[in-house]
Order: sequence, then C-alpha cells, then structure tokens
Amino acid sequence: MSANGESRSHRSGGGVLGQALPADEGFMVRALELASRGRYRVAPNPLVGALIVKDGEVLAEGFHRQVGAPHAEAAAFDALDGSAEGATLYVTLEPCSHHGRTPPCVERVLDARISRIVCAIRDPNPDVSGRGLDRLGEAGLDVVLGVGREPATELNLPFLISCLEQRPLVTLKWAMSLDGKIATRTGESQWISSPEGRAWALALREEHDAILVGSETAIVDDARLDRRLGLAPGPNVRVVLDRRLRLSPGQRLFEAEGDVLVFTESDDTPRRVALEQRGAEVIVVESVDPPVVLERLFQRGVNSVLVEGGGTVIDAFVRSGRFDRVAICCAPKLIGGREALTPVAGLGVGSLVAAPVLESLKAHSEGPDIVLEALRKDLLRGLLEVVDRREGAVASPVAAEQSGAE
Ligand code: AOF
Ligand code: ZN
Repeated sequence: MSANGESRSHRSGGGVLGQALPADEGFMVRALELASRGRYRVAPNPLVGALIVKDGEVLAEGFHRQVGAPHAEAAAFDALDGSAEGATLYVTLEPCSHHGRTPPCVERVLDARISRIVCAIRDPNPDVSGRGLDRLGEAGLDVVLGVGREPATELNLPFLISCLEQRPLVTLKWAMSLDGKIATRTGESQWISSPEGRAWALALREEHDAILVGSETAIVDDARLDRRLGLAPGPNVRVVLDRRLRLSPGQRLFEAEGDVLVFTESDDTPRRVALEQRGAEVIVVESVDPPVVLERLFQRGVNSVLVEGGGTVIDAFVRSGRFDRVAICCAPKLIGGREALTPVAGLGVGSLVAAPVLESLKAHSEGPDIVLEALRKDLLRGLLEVVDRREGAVASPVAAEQSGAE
C-alpha cells in the first residue's frame, strides 16, 4: 500500500511491477511481525521477515535472527518442507543481490521457482538498491513493491537513516511526572517512573548502539548507563558531553564494560589523562555540539543514539533539529514547582509557530506509567521519498507520477 492507501504499480528496469492483491496486506503484517523478532540482535543489519505462501496457505516463515545469520528469505527456504514452485514470497525488504556475509537471496528465490514476490520497501544499501527486484522482474516473476511500506520503514529507522543520510538515528528519552517534571526542585529524580517503566527504559537502551548524556547527569545520577538485560549482544558505547571536563575518574560509568567516549572543549591535560587512565577516550573538539558529536559517532559505526538527558543536552538536540524520535515514560505523579526541572531546558520557543512538531504519537502502558512515543514530523515521508527515488530505483519518479502516487 502507498501512503494514500493504494497499491503501487511502477515500471522498472526489469519490467512493469504488478498490482497488490487484497490478501497481500495481511501476509505482510505477518512478515513484519516476524521481522521484529530479530530486534536487539541484527544491528547494523535491518530487521527482515519473510513468508512463503501458496493458495492462501503459509508454507514457511523466516526472519533475520542476528548479524551473520541467514537472511530472512534464506531462513524461510530452509524451513520449507517440499516445493515452493509457483508460490508467493512476502518479504519486508527487497531481497539482496550481493555477496555479503551470506550469499545473495535472489538466487534462492530463483532456484525455488517462486512466481510472485511482494516486497515492502527497496533495500537502499548501494550494493542492492533496486537490483534485487530488477533481477527477479527480468526473470519473469510478478513483482509487487510498496505493500506495508510505512510500517516497514518505521521498523528499520536506524538502518535506513544510516544508509540514506549517513548519520545515526537519534532518540530523545526521559521519564517525567504527569505535570512534566524530570526532577523535584531539590534535584531528586530516582525514581519518578515505576519498576515496569524502568524496565522499558533498559530495553530501549539495548536497541541503541550508544547512550549519550550530559556531564551534569553523568555526575549527579552517577549511572553506569550500560546494557544489562542481555537482549543485545555485547556492551554499548557510552558517550558523555563534558565541555569543561568535570567528570571524575571515580564515576560508576567506568565500572561497566564497553567504550566510554568523552567529548570536551577543555585542554586540561591532567584531567584528560586521569579519565584516559580509567579507559575513557577523550575527544577534544572545538565545540561540543550535536552535529559534531553525531558525525564522530557515525564515523565509529554508531547507527543509533539514545539521548538520556539532562534537559540541557536534550534542548541542544531539539534546537539543532538533530533528533528523530522521542520516547517518554510518564508517571502518574505531580511534582510541581517552578524550580523543578523540565525535560527540554534552555529558553524554549517564544512563539508556537517555532515549536518543533512531531507526529505518529503512540501510547502504551508499562505498569502504572504511560509510554509516549513520537517521530519528528516528515521523517517517514522524507525517508520514503528517498527510498522511492533512489538511482536504479524500481519506482522511478516518472512511473510514480503516472500511477498517481506521490
Ligand atoms: C535480505 N534479507 O534478511 C537481510 C538483508 O553482509 P550481510 O550478509 O549480513 O548482509 C547485510 C546486508 O544485506 C544489509 O546491509 C542489507 O542490505 C541486506 N539485508 N537482505 O535480502 C535479509 N537482513
Ligand atoms: Zn539477502
């Protein structure tokens, strides 16, 4: 389905793409569910699910379990008992055409004599980028693209953003009272959220490659900021923005496993050496600002960053427009007080027209708390436009116009 709810039909190098059928969406929902089972373990790869269906019956299912493991399509073919000749393959991402850690999925699809493939989005990886679907179209398969394209995009934000925009996904996260305070007027913040809300926050940590905080939060909370649920393999990267190098080597941050990066503007050598002796990597930059920090992190292979506060750091990311998503744990308490801290500090906007706008606002419960999640306005639309327009794209802009899609 396209954003306006219509199936898409495009001309490709490999021929004209087919039309979606009414049953396609339901099978794609299942493929997306399968894809999400790889959560926490596939980074830097995408989450992908696949389903082999014949005469309305599911013959086999598969998903990409972890980086280096078989791709979703290969997992589905491995699980197949018998022939898939004439069947439809549903897959949440275009099958790959390249030799990576595993062989190309298009070869498996062709060998299995699949006759129709329904795919949610193209793979923007430059090694693939339309070539997988072109190859299948050229071989005579009926190729349908775009079914479930929005949820498939939302599912793979770190992969798509890092691939298309060469930067990490940024999630801003905080816990607050119902009246929007992140601490009492005396600075007490442990704990505003319930044990269930805190467990949700720890799981969110395992979804991101790096956790980032300001020096004030690192010092006051003295948190380890590590992964501790065992959902993701290995430790995360911990990042502290510490303009004046206030962090002390005694901080609990240094007790946990994994890299600690400290961004600073300070040239205080004794303090820098003291932190380096505790294992930190101190990165001196001219100005500790979100664009600079994100660029450095991306260069080190970080594709997703969870910004955990405090308010000054969150404000810096909001003001610079360097965020994609917010995730807020809202506890049913009233803290009150003009002096109590708010999640986005700084001056704030003076006029409502200047306020950053988000969309896709969703809520779910975690024990007594409500978790709110939203995406920066136009994030999904922008990503989909680029995926659709990519060079060598199956969906060329001309064909998209002809089919009435945006
Ligand atoms: C698929 N099905 O399930 C996935 C795909 O080096 P590798 O083998 O791990 O390949 C990683 C790339 O393959 C990744 O960047 C993306 O382009 C594609 N992922 N493709 O056909 C899958 N996970
Ligand atoms: Zn593949």
